[in-house]
Amino acid sequence: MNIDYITREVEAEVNPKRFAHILRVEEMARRLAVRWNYDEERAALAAVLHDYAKDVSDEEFRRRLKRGDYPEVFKDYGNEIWHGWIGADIVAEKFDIHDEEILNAIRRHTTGDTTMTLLDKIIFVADYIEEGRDLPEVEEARRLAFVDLDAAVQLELANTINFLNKKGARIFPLTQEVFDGKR
Ligand code: DGI
Ligand code: FE
Ligand code: FE
Repeated sequence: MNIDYITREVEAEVNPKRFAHILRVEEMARRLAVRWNYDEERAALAAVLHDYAKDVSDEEFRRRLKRGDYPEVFKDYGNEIWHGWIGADIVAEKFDIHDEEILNAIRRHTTGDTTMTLLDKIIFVADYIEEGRDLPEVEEARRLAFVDLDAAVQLELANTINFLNKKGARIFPLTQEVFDGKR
């Protein structure tokens, strides 16, 4: 199964705007992989797959939650948390991909995690700084990503928590834990 085939399957699964975002994340993930000496093709694969489950129905996610393979706390959140953590398992089934490094990067791409591999960081940051995101605070993360990748992860976490607080959205416990651990 090659990346071109997978990209076409992703295109068929997500809405056109989402697909355009995914291609921009792929482009950024490739650039970060080159900069930080990670396998460019593996970074591209994880990027192409990271939001595969974004348009999966809440009903389908709830079905999977009911089977009990996930922590109880997942039930209190929605698509924003599910599309990565449960999405990775959907990707595994759909594409028969069982490479945990790729799957973990998908799982962790929204929340981060208390330990993150180089690939996790590349996908986490690429998702945030891809060229289509024009938030003013992204500029600094974009610069940092090529100078100090860990600092870019930290800035992204701080900005995300700030954004969620302003919105009054509940912060996922893991996201808070990751942020507190890195302060
Ligand atoms: O899927 P994307 O839109 O490309 O980006 P993403 O997966 O990084 O984030 C998806 C959404 O999840 C975004 O609107 C912010 C939100 N989010 C991130 N962390 C948390 C969160 N939402 C809640 N409720 N709690 C979190 O901790
Ligand atoms: Fe996402
Ligand atoms: Fe994304």
